[in-house]
Order: sequence, then C-alpha cells, then structure tokens
Amino acid sequence: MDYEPDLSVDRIGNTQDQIVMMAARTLIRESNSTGKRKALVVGLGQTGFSCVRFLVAKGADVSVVDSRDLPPMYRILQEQLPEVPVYTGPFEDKHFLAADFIVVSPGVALDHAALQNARENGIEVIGDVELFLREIEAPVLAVTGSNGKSTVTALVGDMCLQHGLNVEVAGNIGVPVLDLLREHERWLDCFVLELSSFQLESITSLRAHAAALLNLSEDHLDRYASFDDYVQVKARIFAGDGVAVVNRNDTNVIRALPPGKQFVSFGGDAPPTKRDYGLVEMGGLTWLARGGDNLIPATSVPLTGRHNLLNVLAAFALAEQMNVSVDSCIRAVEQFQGLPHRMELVLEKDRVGWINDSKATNIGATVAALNGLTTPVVLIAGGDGKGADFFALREPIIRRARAVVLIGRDAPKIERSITSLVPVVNAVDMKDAVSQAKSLALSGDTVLLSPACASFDMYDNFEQRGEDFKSLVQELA
Ligand code: UMA
Ligand code: ADP
Repeated sequence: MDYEPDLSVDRIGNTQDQIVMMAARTLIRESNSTGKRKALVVGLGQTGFSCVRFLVAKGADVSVVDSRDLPPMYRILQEQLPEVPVYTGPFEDKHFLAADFIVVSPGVALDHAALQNARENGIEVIGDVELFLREIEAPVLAVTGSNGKSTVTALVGDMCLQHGLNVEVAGNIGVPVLDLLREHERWLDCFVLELSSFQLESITSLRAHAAALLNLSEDHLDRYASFDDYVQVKARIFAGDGVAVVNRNDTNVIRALPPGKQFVSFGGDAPPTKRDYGLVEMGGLTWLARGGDNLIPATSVPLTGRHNLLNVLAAFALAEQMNVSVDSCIRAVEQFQGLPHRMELVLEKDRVGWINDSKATNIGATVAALNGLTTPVVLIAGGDGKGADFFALREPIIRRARAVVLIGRDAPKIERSITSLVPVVNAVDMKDAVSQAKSLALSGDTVLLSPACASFDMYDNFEQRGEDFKSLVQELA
C-alpha cells in the first residue's frame, strides 16, 4: 500500500472548511469583540514557552494549561510574562472551550479527550510549526525519519552556512521554530527544520522546498495505533511539489513516497542514476558518490558508523536543492564533529572506550550503534521502551555484545527478549550501571550507553541521562 498524505482533513481533525478558513486569514491578527483572540497553549515546556512569547507579541490573549504541577518553563514564564495565567493539573474542559484557538505542544497526544471535545465544539487545534509556517516566506528544507534527523539537520545547516547562505536551523533538534521569527526573517535564504512525527501531525501548511525521509523503524508505538499509522504521519513531510530525498534501501520509506513525486535517492549501494547518491568501493576505499562522481572518501567523514555515511549522503542531497556547491558541502562534512549524546566518545582508560549514545531512544538507533562498532561491547540499555518489541536487538547483541547491563522501567521486558544470549545484569541506577559495566569490560572493549529507550522514567530528557553517564564515567578517570 502507498501512503499518500490526506490533506483534506488534517491529523488532528480540522475539517477542510477550517483549513481553508485558517489559510484565508492570519489566525492571530483577527480580533474578537474584546479586540484580542483568546489562545490556549497546551504544555509549558520549550515549545509552549515559545508559543506564549510569540502569541503575546502578536497581541493575543494567552493562557496556558499543563498537566504537571510544576511545568519546566513555569518559573521563567512567571518572571518574564507574569500576566499570562497558567492552570496546572488535570486538563479541564472549561479552559479549552473558552479559547478561540488552541496551540498544542508536540508531547501532548492529539486524541486527548479535552482536545477532541474542543474540536467537536469547532475550536481550531494547531501546532507551533503550523503557526510558524503561516508566518514565513523563506524556503524550508525539512528532515524527518526514525533516526539521524538531528545529525542531518545540523549538517545541512553547516553546508548552507559554508556556502554563505543565511540559514536558521530549528525544530525537534531542540530549538522551537517560533523562536526563529525575527523582523529580518524576509532576508533569510532558508530554514532547515527537523520535524518529528508529533510535529508533522499538526501541520497543514508545509510545502517544503525539499524534504528528506531518512529511514523508518519502530518508534513511539505508545502514541500510534500501529507502525503503519506512524509511517503515514511521517509521509506528511512530502506534502506539496518540492523534491523528496529518500533512502532507497528502506522499503517503508519507498512505500511512503507519494506516486509521481519528484525524488532524489540515497543509499548504501552505488547510485542508480546520475542524480542519486550512494557508496562506491574503489581503490580500497569507500567513497561517498553522486552518480558517477566520487565526492569524498569515507575516511574523511569524522563520524562513526555506516549509518552516518548515509546521513551525510542525505545531507548532500538536501543541500544540493538549495544549490549549495559540492565544495561547500565537503568542507562542512570534514569539519562536522557530530552532536553530543550521539556516539560520543567520553573516555578511553585502561584500553576500554566509553561511549555516550544517550540519544538512542529507539531500537533502530541502538542496532546502528552496535553495528557501527568493531570491538566487543558492554551495552548499557533500558528506560521507557514506548511500547516497542526489543526482539530486533537480539542479532546485533549476539554478534557484538560481551554483556548487557539493564536500567529503567522496561529492563524486565528487554531481558525477556534477549535472555540467554549473553550475560545480562540489572542495575538500580546509572551509577550502578557504570560500576557493573566497568567490572564486566575487558581490555579492548567498548562500554556503550545506547538505551534503545526514552529517558523519561529516570530523567527529564536524554541530555540529562547522557550528562549523568558522562560525569559518572569521568569520575573513573
Ligand atoms: N504535557 C502535558 N500533558 C501531556 C503531555 C505533556 O501537560 O499529556 C506537558 C508536560 O507536562 C510538559 C510539556 O507538556 O510541561 C512538555 O511539552 P513537550 O513534551 O511537547 O516538550 P517540549 O519541551 O515542548 O519539547 C518539544 C519536543 N518534545 C517532544 O516532542 C516530546 C522536543 O523534542 C523538541 O526539541 C522541542 O519541542 C522543540 O521543538 C524532544 C523529543 O523527545 C527532543 N522529541 C521526540 C523524539 O525525538 O523522539 C519526538
Ligand atoms: P534523531 O534526531 O532522529 O533522533 P540523531 O541524529 O539525534 O537522530 O541520532 C539519534 C540516534 O540515532 C543516535 O543514537 C545515533 O547514533 C543514531 N543514528 C543516527 N543516524 C542514524 C541512522 N541513519 N540510522 C540509525 N541510527 C542512526
């Protein structure tokens, strides 16, 4: 089955009439009888805070709800915009029904009863990226996929910069899109946006100049009814007439490509046409190539793992759509040191390497991490598995792991999936995990934190988990 994004009704149930209405006017500027439209921001994390600032600046009458007693940005909001009311605790319909429109944070499920009720009462529900898209004029390069989004997004941004373009990078990478809107937006050459499935759900106005779907593997199954449902949401990145950049080795990605869509492909094999990107073996080296042209040897890419070579190829393909020269791309690749918490070497001591891959929040990322290493590995994994089935870890664990140290809520579930393959031990927290891993590792091994799980059962986010691991490992030194 092919997935064609159905844009007649968006994921959050806004009808075609509402979408047309929304496009026909600027949401915020329209006034009610009091002169201000009432906006409800749902969730007061990074996104919610950026929405409040934006909407207040636009003259809306803003209030906020968050189901946590003390949302992450509560104190900062109180300091900067004390006049904005914040209602914490379980969502109450009265706050939703009082709004003219609702802006929902990506972490809030769109089928929440309060949101459904609001929609049934004719209230528009949109995401921050949709608000942003209605404001901008510069072209968008959009990136999604189950893994590699942040790496590709950051690298494409660097490639554009190397070429002298005025570019801004934002989205799921950790910079809320609305924080980018400045008076000088009109002078920007392009935006590079990392878009998660959660963000794609609440978008109707995306018409990316070029859009990449890097790969598709199981993730967020606690939020989607099925893998197909997740794939269908990801396919929304291809809305419009822009060029698609697709991984030709991933059958799910190819299935998600709308029929007739113009595309450029990348993959781990030789490029099938002169427009496509791939890997070529020549003269004892692996080359990143476009068509028949070898661009750069893999040895000049300062990132580990074959999956990162694919990320670099995808970045080349995207940057090309903004006419960034191959030379600029190559310079950016050579200088790109990768992002923190992705296969980050923390320490080498007593011939044991310690790697922080805390951003591996799903199984696909941990499989890629294990496949990318050549030494025996003591793997530290576990956390909030988001409803995933860990069976796919078995094969790389048999091949690469000396032992596995499990942490977090879904440790028992992982243990059941990998039982009797290699020694498995349980740790009560990260400190215990690092200490047990130290005892298990032999000279020449790598200790790898690559959890295959989200961090929310133990930490605020993957960054905090990675920082905890790094400081515990540094203590060993
Ligand atoms: N909240 C509720 N009710 C709920 C769920 C959440 O009130 O049912 C509240 C929480 O109490 C919290 C707030 O919502 O106060 C958090 O909002 P959020 O989860 O949307 O998080 P933000 O801080 O706004 O960060 C979001 C993205 N987070 C998620 O999608 C979960 C960040 O991606 C992104 O960097 C940021 O916007 C800027 O765009 C993080 C992420 O984990 C890295 N993304 C997922 C992933 O990569 O797998 C999709
Ligand atoms: P995302 O933004 O999609 O989470 P990141 O670039 O932050 O992607 O990387 C997240 C995790 O996925 C890291 O553990 C990284 O090593 C791994 N990873 C990066 N690129 C790929 C890829 N192409 N395939 C599989 N795993 C990948």
